[in-house]
Amino acid sequence: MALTLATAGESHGPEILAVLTGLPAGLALDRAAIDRELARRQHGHGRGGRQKIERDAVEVRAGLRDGVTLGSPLVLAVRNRDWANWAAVMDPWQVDPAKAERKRLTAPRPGHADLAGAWKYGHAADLRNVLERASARETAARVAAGAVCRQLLALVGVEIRSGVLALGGVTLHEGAPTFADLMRVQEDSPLRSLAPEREGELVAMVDAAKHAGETLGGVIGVVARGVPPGLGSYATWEERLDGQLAQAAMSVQAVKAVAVGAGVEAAGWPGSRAHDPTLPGTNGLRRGTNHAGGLEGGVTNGEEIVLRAFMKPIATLRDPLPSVDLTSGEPTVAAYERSDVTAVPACGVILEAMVAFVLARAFLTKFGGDHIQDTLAAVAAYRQRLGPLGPEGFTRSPR
Ligand code: EPS
Repeated sequence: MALTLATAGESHGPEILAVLTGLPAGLALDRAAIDRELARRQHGHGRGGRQKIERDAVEVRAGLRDGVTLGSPLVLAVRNRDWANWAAVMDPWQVDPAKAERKRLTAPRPGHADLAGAWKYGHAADLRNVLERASARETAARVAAGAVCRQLLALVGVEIRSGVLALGGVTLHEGAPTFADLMRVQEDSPLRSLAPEREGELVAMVDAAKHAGETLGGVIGVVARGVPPGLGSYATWEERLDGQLAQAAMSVQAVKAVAVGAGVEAAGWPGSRAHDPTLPGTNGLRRGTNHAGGLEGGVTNGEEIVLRAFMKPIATLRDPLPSVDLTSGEPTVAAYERSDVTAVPACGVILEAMVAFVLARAFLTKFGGDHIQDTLAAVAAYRQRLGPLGPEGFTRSPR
């Protein structure tokens, strides 16, 4: 069965959960590596007060013994330390009416899921029922699951990186990045940008935005290298991997556009510039350029997978936009409790996790295997079948 990922949990409930089904047995997992990803997601100048409360760490509820997958559903949990402050408001059986009344939200934030969610699910009397799940807190579970997928993909040499290409309208890198470009990102820098030397200026910009009650969006580049050719398929529209990657990236809260490879720019180029010449390489074929971003016909071609995601500014504003109280119908301003000024650096970490999941799903769809050794044997057989006319990077053994 194909790899599946479900997440569950409310932002201020006890924990956020991820359920991964379809992982092969025999995959040894590194807990510290999962926790490192969770810490990367929490990092970044401009995060809100919540990240001072949380110390995200993975716990395993099912599917793992002695650090090795069993082939059964893997259930991961990330506890919400903030739940201690919300237990009475979030109680699944009996909410304390006095506390709930004080925490009730009825003025939807323009740009958030509040209003559409209220209409859709009948939550107008308390928008908390929408925002608890719409919140990007949910992405802690995606990052934990993505960290597992990365460990699977690392066995065949796949590496995934991200970095901030633009923040608050300031461009730090023109066009689509390469993996080598993303190596410039200093993981512990305040903004994980491709221009570490400009981060002082960016930090001041974030601080000024905070002072003004504003929030900032940006552009993130994500690149995967070492991806085997032939993942995804042109045979049916759902299997086209560029579509799946775009959907996964667009599912990340506040992402409003995605480009693959030269993407938007290529729409204005002549064909002779937009496409990537195929050339003989040493021990395999190589491409002169990678404007396709590693995907042709919705299938990986052995080149780097290159995505850019465009994130809008966070919708929760300290100086809120006009809204309407959904209980009285009176004009008011949108609700505000606390917010991040920007979560663009964190968004990159989440996008890496989503790319890892989509690639791992396509990888297991192609190579299968109930035990990881079966999977790796199928990869080796495929590598042999492609032989010296496969892509240069793949016909060599994994890094
Ligand atoms: C987030 C936790 C949230 C927000 C943010 C992301 O914490 P709280 O709602 O308790 O302040 O900081 O959520 C949003 C940006 C949003 O729009 O909901 C997290 O852990 O990533």
